[in-house]
Amino acid sequence: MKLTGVEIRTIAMPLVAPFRTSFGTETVREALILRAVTPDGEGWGECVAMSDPLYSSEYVSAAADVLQRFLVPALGQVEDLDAPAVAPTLAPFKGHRMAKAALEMAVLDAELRAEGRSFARELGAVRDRVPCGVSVGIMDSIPALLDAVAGYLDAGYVRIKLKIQPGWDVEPVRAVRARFGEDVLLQVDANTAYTVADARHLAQLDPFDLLLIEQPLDEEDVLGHAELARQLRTPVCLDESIVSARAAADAIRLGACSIVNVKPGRVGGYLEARRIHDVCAAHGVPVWCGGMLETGIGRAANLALAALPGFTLPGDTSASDRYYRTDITEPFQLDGGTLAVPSGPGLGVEPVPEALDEVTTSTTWIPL
Ligand code: OSB
Ligand code: MG
Repeated sequence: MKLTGVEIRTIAMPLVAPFRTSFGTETVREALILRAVTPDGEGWGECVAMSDPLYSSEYVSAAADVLQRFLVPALGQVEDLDAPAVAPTLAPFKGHRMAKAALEMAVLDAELRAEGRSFARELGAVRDRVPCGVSVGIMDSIPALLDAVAGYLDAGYVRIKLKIQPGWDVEPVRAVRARFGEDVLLQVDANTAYTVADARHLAQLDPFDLLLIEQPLDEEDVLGHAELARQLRTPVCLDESIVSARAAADAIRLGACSIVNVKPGRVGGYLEARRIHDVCAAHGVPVWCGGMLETGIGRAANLALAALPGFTLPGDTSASDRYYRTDITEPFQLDGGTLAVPSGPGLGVEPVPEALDEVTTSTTWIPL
């Protein structure tokens, strides 16, 4: 297939509640929604870069810029385009994995819709529903945190992830365990807020039987994670550090993690995300599907990925209403702690035109 053009929309969606992490507080989710147009139909992609370069170096307006100036024009040169050709074609451009992932996703969606095949089938899903966890932001007080966790457990979420940072770590975990008991699947995510010198402090989390501690140290500090992993009983899981299947293989080999969070945007797309799944499965390393506060577009694809056999831990694939009052697709709704994996052609969902228009702040059409 050959691309006719790509539409890039910037959207701004108010979150139902502020989401605070060790790197900042989000109240509005800004993102890019891509529409790849081909003679055989169109496909949708979502770029998970955030407004500011705080989670990683990418950010929304830089992603829009690199897509417009370099990535989309490069794909426009390819006469016989399919999804596996996207990453090799874009490889000369360094970095910008989230922007590349969005474009590959839109091409893959176009291809699969045209062929009547789903993301789930294409990626190798083995389940039609996936159990869901929820990521709970840093709160102003322990009582506020306990209220939030109670609400999510009542809604049916099967696993709780607490965002932590220095000053908000051992006490919130202790309080959640004390209130909700030992049986709740519980984990924490530091988003790089510590250094290896904090090892003894973080070891105070050991008695609470956490599933894992996610990305305690700097993105580039793989050896630090290996050192820390030797000092903790809590398993170390990497998020920010795992930017490719090679990075996953290296981290596992170095003993830097025993669990991996897979986010397709962070690694350059769903095809690389599947390779990470495969590398981890070959090493017996459990993986789970992370989230980036996606709209229904990104969520649909994440659910397909989370249905692969190696995804043995609940992911951050929460229901639409955990994030947004109104999603841009039909909302994903929790049922018995699980979400359904879409089975229709491509993503199996589409933006509702009025809902998408409502949140669009700018639109650029790149003809090819
Ligand atoms: O580190 O997993 C993270 C959200 C934005 C950026 C980074 C992270 C997160 C989350 C929430 O933890 C995941 C979600 O519910 O989509
Ligand atoms: Mg994380």
